[in-house]
Amino acid sequence: MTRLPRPSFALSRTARRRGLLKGALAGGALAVIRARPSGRAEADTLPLTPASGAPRPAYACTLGAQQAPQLCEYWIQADAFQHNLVPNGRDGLMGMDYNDGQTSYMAVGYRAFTPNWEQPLQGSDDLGANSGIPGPVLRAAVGDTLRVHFRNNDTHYGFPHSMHPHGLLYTPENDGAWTARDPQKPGTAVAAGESYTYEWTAAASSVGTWLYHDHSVPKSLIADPPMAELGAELGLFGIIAVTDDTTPAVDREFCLFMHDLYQADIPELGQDFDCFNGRAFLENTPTLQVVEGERVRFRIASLGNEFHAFHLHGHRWQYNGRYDDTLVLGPATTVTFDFVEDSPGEWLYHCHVTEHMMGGMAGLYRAQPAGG
Ligand SMILES: [Cu+2]
Repeated sequence: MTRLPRPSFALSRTARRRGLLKGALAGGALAVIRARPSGRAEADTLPLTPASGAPRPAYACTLGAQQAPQLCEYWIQADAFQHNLVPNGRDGLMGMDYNDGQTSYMAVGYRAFTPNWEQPLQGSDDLGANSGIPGPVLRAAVGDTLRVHFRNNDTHYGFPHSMHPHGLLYTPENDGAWTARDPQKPGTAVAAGESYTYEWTAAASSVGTWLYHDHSVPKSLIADPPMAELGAELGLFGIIAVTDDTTPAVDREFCLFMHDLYQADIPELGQDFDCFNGRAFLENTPTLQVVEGERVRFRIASLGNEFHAFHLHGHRWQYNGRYDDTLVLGPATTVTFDFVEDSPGEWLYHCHVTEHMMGGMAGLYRAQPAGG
């Protein structure tokens, strides 16, 4: 990433990557998202049980499209919090150690709440961990409308933030993208302490995996000039999953978000990092667990300045009419692919851009033998 004048991208990136750091240890791994079979979640499993005909909370708008279109209501807040990219303090791939001071910074992330942002929702198969990075998975079936009540609770930086969706159908007032030529456009610069409600519809052409992210006023943590979408680099992004009644059911669904953090943008960090779901290095990034014979789906999104090459060892899947084991993602692109687990063992998944793999974009995939 860059301050003006803009240097050669590859050069700036490489220059910043050098000088890798060493430190101590900590612990922790992220939970795995497990998909339900196709079909909407039961209302009695929800922390919120709306009256019949009333808007339903996020959990009601889940895989499959067996019911009539719904209004799916979300209460989402941008929260600032201390975040450690490497809680176990270890790069298990390269064999290097880190201390918390090198890998921690003040993040901003989206979290889903009960109505009126009263309390954060617990993580779930549908939402994901709901711990802030990435934000909750927003799910819809074709025809559903997502009504997203967004509140900016960025008490640390005090920046304006927004929510900008990809892949859905919406009006300009629901776009969430700030520009200097129209700074008063609604919903594009939601000030700290304020809120805005967006409405987005899942069209037939919305089926698949998309992302949402902060698209508000350019800012800098260091000096002018500001950079676009610093909020997203700090952690304000998430995945949108849209299904229709032809979307196959799966046993496991893994939602992974690839993003990069640059010391030049976030000076609290000891170096640049490359993350899956806001964590770097093996057993900090999600450890994915499946059983042989299970139907597995990956939904992967990317955002930032880098092109990534997602690779899963030991596996192949159909994608765009051929088999692949590595897929390229550019900024704000996504891939969705399914396969039946046929290769028991412990495997790596990682970005195959060498520098990104070294910067933390790697994780473990464990496939247990059937009956084992
Ligand atoms: Cu990469």
